[in-house]
Amino acid sequence: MPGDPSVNFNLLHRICKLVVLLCFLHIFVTVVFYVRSFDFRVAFAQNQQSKHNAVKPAQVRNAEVRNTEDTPGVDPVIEKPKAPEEPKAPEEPAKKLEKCPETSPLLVGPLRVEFNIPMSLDLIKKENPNLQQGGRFKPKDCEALQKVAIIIPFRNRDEHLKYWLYYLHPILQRQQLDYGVYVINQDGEETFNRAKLLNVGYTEALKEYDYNCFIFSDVDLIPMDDRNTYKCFSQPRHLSVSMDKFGFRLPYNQYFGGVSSLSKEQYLKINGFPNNYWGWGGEDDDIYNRVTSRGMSISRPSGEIGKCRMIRHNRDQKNEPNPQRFNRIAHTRETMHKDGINSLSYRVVSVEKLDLFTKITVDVGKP
Ligand code: UDH
Ligand code: NGS
Repeated sequence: MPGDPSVNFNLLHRICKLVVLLCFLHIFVTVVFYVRSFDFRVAFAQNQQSKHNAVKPAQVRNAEVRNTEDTPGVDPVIEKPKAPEEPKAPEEPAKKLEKCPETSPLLVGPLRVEFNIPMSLDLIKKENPNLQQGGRFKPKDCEALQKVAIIIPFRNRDEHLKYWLYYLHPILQRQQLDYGVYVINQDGEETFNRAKLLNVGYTEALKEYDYNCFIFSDVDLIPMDDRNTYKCFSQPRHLSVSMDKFGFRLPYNQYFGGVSSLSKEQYLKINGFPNNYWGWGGEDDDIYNRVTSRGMSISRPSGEIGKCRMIRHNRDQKNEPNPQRFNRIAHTRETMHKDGINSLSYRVVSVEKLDLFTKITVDVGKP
């Protein structure tokens, strides 16, 4: 009955009971959620700890250190605090490295090059701790754009080779190349054959790794600017365009000697290099003829970037000027299809995997 105090009291009593029940329900739900989130935090913390304790491969550890250090041109990676996520039991596989940039951020530009400082293989070894046996290297924190084999024709030039290794290894590493150095040593005392040794270097390097670019370099030539990248381009490249001994200019427009680069495809297109230039001169002109007769052109860096220094020396024994060279370069077009990588024959005497380079001694025969 309206206005009856016992009815009002009953209603109030029921409302109070409902409120108390709702309070209990609320407390219960809160406690359940709290306990569950506590369990989850413990599990997450344990998972993080075990991840940190796991031994990571050196490459990954170094990449992490490098990313957070002051590498020029590379922004430090700022880690955001991670929101708790479902714990993942198995360790994730190492992430694939990103490709290196087209221009390395590690380059410094012009370099001082001199040949009067005392040099030793031990010093060069100490200064290049990241080299692998046989003079191999690849960048740790990115995937190199090219796999480059550097081929050096060689005989009795140990002093020059030390300077080459001393200057070139740091440059090539700054250029972020995946590279290997192959010194192709002509065995015996017969007349020297530079181009045939280069063909041997191409063949032997490919037995070891899937190189797609080849640099052919004299042992006595040192670049004076690390922006002169030892890699391959859309056309065969001449790298030693501005040598000190020629007053820092090309001696003639068709000059292709000293240091050059050809991709595997470009090299095969010209059937490699001639095998029958014994003694000094003309083989580089023959290679130039091969390149242009196959419809390719020569690419070059600017005179400034292409500056290089040659170690002065006397003419080598058994490398006298080849009297047949003029006749041979006059007939490159007719001979190149049968004289080259398709007719190469030689005998490997030894392969030495040294700390700073791979030395392959070969018997290339005689004229
Ligand atoms: N090479 C050797 N040993 C030799 C001959 C040549 O290692 O006995 C290699 C070496 O890598 C050298 C390259 O082949 O850099 C080319 O040698 P080259 O003699 O054709 O060319 P280079 O310009 O000398 O070194 C040319 C003769 C210089 C005479 C100088 C007189 N002042
Ligand atoms: C040319 C040679 C090239 C040689 C160049 C530079 O005359 O093989 O000189 O030589 N060509 C012929 O002889 C046909 S250098 O001054 O570096 O010894 O590379």
